Amino acid sequence: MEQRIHWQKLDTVVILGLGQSGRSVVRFLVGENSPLHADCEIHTCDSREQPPGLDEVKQLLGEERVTTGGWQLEDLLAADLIVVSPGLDTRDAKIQMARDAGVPIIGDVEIFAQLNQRPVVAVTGSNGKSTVTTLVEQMGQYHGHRWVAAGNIGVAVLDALQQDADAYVLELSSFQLETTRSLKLAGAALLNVSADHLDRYDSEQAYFEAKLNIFNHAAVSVLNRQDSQHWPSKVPQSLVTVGTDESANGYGLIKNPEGIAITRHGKPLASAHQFSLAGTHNLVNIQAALALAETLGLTPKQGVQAIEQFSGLPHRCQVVYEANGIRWVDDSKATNIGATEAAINGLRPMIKGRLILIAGGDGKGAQFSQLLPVLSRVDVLLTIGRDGKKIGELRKGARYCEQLSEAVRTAQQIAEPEDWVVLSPACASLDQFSNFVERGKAFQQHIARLYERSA
Ligand code: UMA
Ligand code: ADP
Repeated sequence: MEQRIHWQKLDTVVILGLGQSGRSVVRFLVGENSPLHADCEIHTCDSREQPPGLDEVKQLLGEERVTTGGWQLEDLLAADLIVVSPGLDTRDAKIQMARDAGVPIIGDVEIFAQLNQRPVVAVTGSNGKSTVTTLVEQMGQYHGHRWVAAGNIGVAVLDALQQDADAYVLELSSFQLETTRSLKLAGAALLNVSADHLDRYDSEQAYFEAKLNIFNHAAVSVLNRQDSQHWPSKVPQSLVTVGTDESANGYGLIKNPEGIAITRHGKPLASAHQFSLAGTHNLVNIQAALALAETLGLTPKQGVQAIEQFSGLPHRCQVVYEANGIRWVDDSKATNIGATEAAINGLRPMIKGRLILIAGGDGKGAQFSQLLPVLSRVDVLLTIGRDGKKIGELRKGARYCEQLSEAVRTAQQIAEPEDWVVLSPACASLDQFSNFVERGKAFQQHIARLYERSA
């Protein structure tokens, strides 16, 4: 339910979580643009004994305002407002009791929404968010506009709010959208929905419904025709659709003698070969980015001009090594089944030899059987990590390697010219690495070491 916060009337604010978002909220609320009155008390809590930003927050608020190792119900009930970090499960019993007692519970994005005055577009979906967010930001910047990307892409929205910007491009996760109600958007895109984060939601439906909050106040909504089962029940009036099929409306794809082209209102706009982003899924990402940039005033032609310069983000279907006719692809960002499906389907047509897949890690409660159809397009399956054995059970002959280093070594022994080795884990990395970037870098280092040794 939407709640306008009367900032000057708040006497006690509790911030839960001292990660990047929590710390940005503290900085914002004690900073010179704080909407709070000078005597408002700010308390912070984190469930961990040693959260990452402890020292910074103690310095800003004083030791007595910082609680680690959890939180007390009475502190939550005494608050006029609770700001909860996206990584925290709002099903927590004490948070629920505070909510039931009428304490507003919001996230950093909701604070941004209530105080921001500049134009904003936003992207959500299970996969492709960072790619689309970066594409839109780069389109604006290429044409001289200060468009600033923030949100789940790694820049807390309240830090971005303090920067000079002509417009914001927000990547929003379901966790952030769960606690966001009043965000006004020039354009909002839901790219796709596939099962993810089932350790945080009671059902796939609950995960999907959190994402729909993006459309609460969107002037233009961007939706995927191939994912129409995940459209809002009331189809938005100002709708732009994207997809892999031909379409007289919105954006689409056609096959012509020169290859695949992106269309707008049925007319060719750009050829796939103008872009270095590989895979059909990226052509849909480009369409969504063009549609969002249009809502901020950029023409589709201007958008295409900028995307031609974009070579993609690291750890997303990136060819990182080529030796002895074997290609190595780092798709460490594939932290769910949908992303791995897109990687296999997108890369398979380009591979003359065999596709050797390395998958596994922390499955976040996913049903791996959903991987079965796409695994039939894989020639060799090597698995790693906590849930690697479960994935291996789906395919005869799969080898469990436990560690990524061992999987890379095994892949090199098996691989022959024209084969591709693809790390696309369908799992989060947290069982063995601190994040997907570390996992991707480790993959690249293992490959480099192997080839140096055998050179
Ligand atoms: N945590 C605790 N106890 C606490 C608070 C947090 O154990 O009291 C744990 C969480 O369970 C989580 C970790 O600490 O494992 C980080 O949680 P957080 O809410 O403090 O996260 P932030 O550091 O604020 O980072 C968040 C986003 N992370 C999450 O939502 C988990 C970042 O997205 C985002 O860039 C940042 O805010 C700025 O907006 C990262 C992410 O992994 C990329 N997102 C998930 C994803 O993409 O799958 C949703
Ligand atoms: P997100 O920010 O949503 O995690 P990214 O752009 O970082 O999305 O890409 C994450 C993973 O999903 C990568 O493995 C990438 O290859 C894959 N991917 C990118 N776009 C799509 C899409 N439209 N559909 C399915 N998978 C995609």
